[in-house]
Amino acid sequence: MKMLVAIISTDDATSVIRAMMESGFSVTKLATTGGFLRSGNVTILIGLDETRLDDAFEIIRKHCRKRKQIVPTGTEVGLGYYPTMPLQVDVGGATVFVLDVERFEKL
Ligand code: 2BA
Repeated sequence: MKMLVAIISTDDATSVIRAMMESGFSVTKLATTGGFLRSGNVTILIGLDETRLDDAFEIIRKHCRKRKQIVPTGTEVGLGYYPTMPLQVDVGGATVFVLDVERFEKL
C-alpha cells in the first residue's frame, strides 16, 4: 500500500477530490499553507494500492492547471523577504509525494 500526498491549489481541490471519489479513492483533505507565498493551498491524503497510482496521477494531471500568479510589492514571501518589484511565480499543478505505508488498519 502507498500513501499519496498531493499539495494542490485551492482552486483545483473541489474538482480533483470529486474525480477521486468518483474513481473509488478515499480522500482526506487538509487545509494547508505554502511557506513561500503564505497563502492557502490544499493537501490531499490518499491511501491506495500501488496498482492504482497511475489512475490517481492521471486525475491530478487532468484537474490541476499550472498558472502564473503575481505577488504584489510589499507582500512578505519566504523568510521575511519583501519583493521591491511585483514577482511572477508559477502556481498550480501539483506537488506529489508517494510514501510506503508500513501498516494500515481501521480499528
Ligand atoms: P509555496 O511554498 O507557497 O510556493 C508556491 C510557489 O511559489 C511554488 O509552487 C513555486 O512556484 C514558487 N516558489 C516557492 N519557493 C520559491 C522561492 N524560494 N523562490 C521563487 N519562487 C518560489 P510549487 O513549487 O508548485 O509549490 C506549491 C506548494 O507546494 C508550495 O507552496 C508548498 O506548499 C508545497 N511544496 C512544494 N514543494 C514542496 C516540498 N519539497 N516539500 C513540501 N512542500 C512543498
